[in-house]
Amino acid sequence: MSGTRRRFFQDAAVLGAGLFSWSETLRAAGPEGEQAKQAAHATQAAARGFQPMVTPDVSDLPYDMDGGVKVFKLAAEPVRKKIAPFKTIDAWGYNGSCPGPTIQVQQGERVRVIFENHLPESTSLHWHGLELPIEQDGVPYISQKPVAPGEKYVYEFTVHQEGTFFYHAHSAMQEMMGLIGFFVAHPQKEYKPAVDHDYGLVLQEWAVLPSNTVPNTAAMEFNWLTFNGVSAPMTTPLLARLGSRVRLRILNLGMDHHPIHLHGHQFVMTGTEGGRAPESTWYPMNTVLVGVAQARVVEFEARYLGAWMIHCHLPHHMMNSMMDLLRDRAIQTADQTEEKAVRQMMSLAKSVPFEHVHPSPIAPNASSVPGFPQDAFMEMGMDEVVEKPETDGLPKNWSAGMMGMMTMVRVLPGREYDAMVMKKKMARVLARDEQKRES
Ligand SMILES: [Cu+2]
Repeated sequence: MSGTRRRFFQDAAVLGAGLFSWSETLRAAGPEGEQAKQAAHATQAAARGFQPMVTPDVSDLPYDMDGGVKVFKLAAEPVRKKIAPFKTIDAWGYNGSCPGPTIQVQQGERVRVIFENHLPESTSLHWHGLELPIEQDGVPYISQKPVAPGEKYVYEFTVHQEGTFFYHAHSAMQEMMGLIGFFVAHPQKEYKPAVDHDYGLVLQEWAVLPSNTVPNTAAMEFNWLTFNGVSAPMTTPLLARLGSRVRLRILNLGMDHHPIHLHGHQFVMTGTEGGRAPESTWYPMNTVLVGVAQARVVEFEARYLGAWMIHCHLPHHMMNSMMDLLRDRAIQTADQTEEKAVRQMMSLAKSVPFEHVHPSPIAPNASSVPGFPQDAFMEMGMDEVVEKPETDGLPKNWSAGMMGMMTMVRVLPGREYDAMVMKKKMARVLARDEQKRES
């Protein structure tokens, strides 16, 4: 851990000890720009009677009011994105974010989106699942002229539905470059039963060839799988208070359908990309198949303490590809017992550019066993590299068990939950302070 990061966490610990009030620290730091808008957004949302969804690792799109119209600004642009501690790709997204920032509105609201195209080619914005006038549908040549590079286009419509929708470019390759984001329409009357936590996950997949940073959008096989733009263990754990009700909204815009599985709890599917489902259709399950272009909304009671995994259960989506780190040393054989292949896999693990550990033991005769290695060199502990307030207190080497399309819900006793939420807020303030000092 770098000195700065270590100091950061020490500071957080000191603050956590209650030497002075964090709310004072928050006030002293003063909300600014985007953050101020987001804070205002949350306050306005609360005043209007809906609890905003939280998209871990992705921020909300701030807005201004013009009379009764909620005005958002969205720009499609290239986004350099760190999707794992050892992998950065050149994706496309919106407002510097991939997936794009989350838009949250309430059923009945009038919405204006001032859209700018900063891409080197034409694009448009499609509002997936929304019932709106044809000229707002965002399909190039059919409902509008494509938005040329450098051009603006203004979308405006009234949202009469409730549910989990999304926006995306209506161009296949652009979708696979990452041009997608949440559009959540909260109901006018809160869903029953009400939830205490509302979380959103965007599922994406990427084919990044060795020595490359640009996703191969024509590929049919994918080696990088992300939740909200990051692969585990970089995904930020979801926090839930013991006994609370949790809503999880999952949306998929890739080439595969993902069976998303929750450990230790049963959930019910309470909605789809078409809105809320009647309670008579709910039945217990713990794996929900989220098909391409679908959204699935599930809810569960966080009944059991622990760090419970949420992950795609396709085996190849439960890992990160490190093959691109091999460069010209790529393994040439399917025989994993071949001495050269084993050596390459070991050197591959060593080539990861930060300190990590392979915590699980290997038998002395491992190399003589057909099939070895399978997961032996893939389980890399890198706890400190991905440390954040939400990972505090996880067992040593927890990160070695987290790869690909994985995150976790940490069900915590009330007091621990409150302490962690406080620590998160302080970490944000300290990070902002540090940024200010450095700039
Ligand atoms: Cu999957």
